[in-house]
Amino acid sequence: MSEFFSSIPKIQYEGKASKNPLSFKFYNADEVIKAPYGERTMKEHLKFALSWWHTMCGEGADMFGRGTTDKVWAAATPEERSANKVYAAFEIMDKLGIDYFCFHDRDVSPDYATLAESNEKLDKAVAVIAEMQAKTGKKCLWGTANNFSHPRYVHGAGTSPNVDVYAFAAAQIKKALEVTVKLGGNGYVFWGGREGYETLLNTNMGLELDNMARLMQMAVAYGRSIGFKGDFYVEPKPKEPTKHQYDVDSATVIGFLNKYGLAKDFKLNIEANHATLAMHTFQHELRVARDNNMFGSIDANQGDTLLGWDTDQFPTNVYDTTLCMYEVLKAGGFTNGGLNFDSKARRGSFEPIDIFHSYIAGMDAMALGLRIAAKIIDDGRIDDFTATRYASWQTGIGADVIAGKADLAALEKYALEKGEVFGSLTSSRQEMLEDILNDIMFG
Ligand code: XLS
Ligand code: NI
Ligand code: NI
Repeated sequence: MSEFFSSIPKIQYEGKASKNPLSFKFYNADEVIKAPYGERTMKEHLKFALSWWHTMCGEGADMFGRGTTDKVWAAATPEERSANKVYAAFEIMDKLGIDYFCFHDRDVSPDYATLAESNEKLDKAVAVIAEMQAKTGKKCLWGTANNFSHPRYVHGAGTSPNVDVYAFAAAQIKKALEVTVKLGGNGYVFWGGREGYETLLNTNMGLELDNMARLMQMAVAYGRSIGFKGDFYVEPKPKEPTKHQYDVDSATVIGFLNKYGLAKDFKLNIEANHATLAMHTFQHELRVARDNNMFGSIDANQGDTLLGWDTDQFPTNVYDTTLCMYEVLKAGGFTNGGLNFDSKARRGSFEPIDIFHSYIAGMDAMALGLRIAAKIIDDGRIDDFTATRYASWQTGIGADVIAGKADLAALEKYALEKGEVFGSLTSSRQEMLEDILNDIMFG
């Protein structure tokens, strides 16, 4: 098999003094970083993954123009293209030192005339991946089914008004689960691409949500029956492609999972750009997941505050990557999950070398975020401030509320005796804390 990127060397850590754009300035795979849960190398903390759809398939098309980058991988037939994607993906992972990958069924092998033929061709492509995994030790972070691109899913898949479409989606999920297990995947994702609605005038929302839950319950039952031991994830997103997607944000999804008895098998896969589309910060979505013991995995990317859609840019905003990694460290780090770059180079960045520049930028920004997050925790000023802010809950009436020993009458008695309390409150010191953060980052 020939090399696809012969001019690209293995990317090395050269440190922040280096001016070589094809080197890591901050990501030093084997360097040990201390976290609240112990020491791990940067590679173990970050668990980077390549996204098959953006990197191996995405050609840079947008609403107004076709692709700008060649992702044919020098193939003459669709089958050859699927195989060449595997070789190219493993070359990229090897050169960047990335250990994991994520895929949709149709990224690995496209739709053919029938489901049976699609399955058969998918098996062939998966065999090539398995062979390359055996040679290299690269791992599958998670798999999923593309239940949104084909026209049959125009009205949804698991939430389709039509049971024939639902059955088709179920069949794809069954196969995608088998393939994920075959590749040793530690996760299986449900991202609700078209699971939502355009207008309630034609929508039975209650039935759609019940049916979606039924499909997830079937997926859990089948997955466990074929030996899938990893986590199922829901990836929240409020809109795009549908106007209203059911999996709006972390809090909404957690409510859904609890309602339908799915919480013990599912965690969340949080994507930065989806958080901002939901009018939350990335950190907020991670915090909600962590506080509910639902933190699972991350789709690392970033949006553009001036644009209202999922731009899926490689993450380079270090404030965001820092606060993201702070949440990851506080959540106890990744178990089955990792950092999947659900990110693509801009349409104008169409040369093959841009794949490497964009991954390097994303990996360095996440690595810098990890380094600073560990420093924030070590420094302690921010955590101590927050702990002190809540000190009144540790003794007296505060401790009684937490222990469930206080009722409204007891609180009323306390308030009557206490008199006006505003005078005893202290400032929230936001600006001081923001300055401390800058001091930790740049001081
Ligand atoms: C799209 C989603 C998608 C999922 C996987 O916005 O991010 O790429 O991650 O289906
Ligand atoms: Ni995603
Ligand atoms: Ni997305």
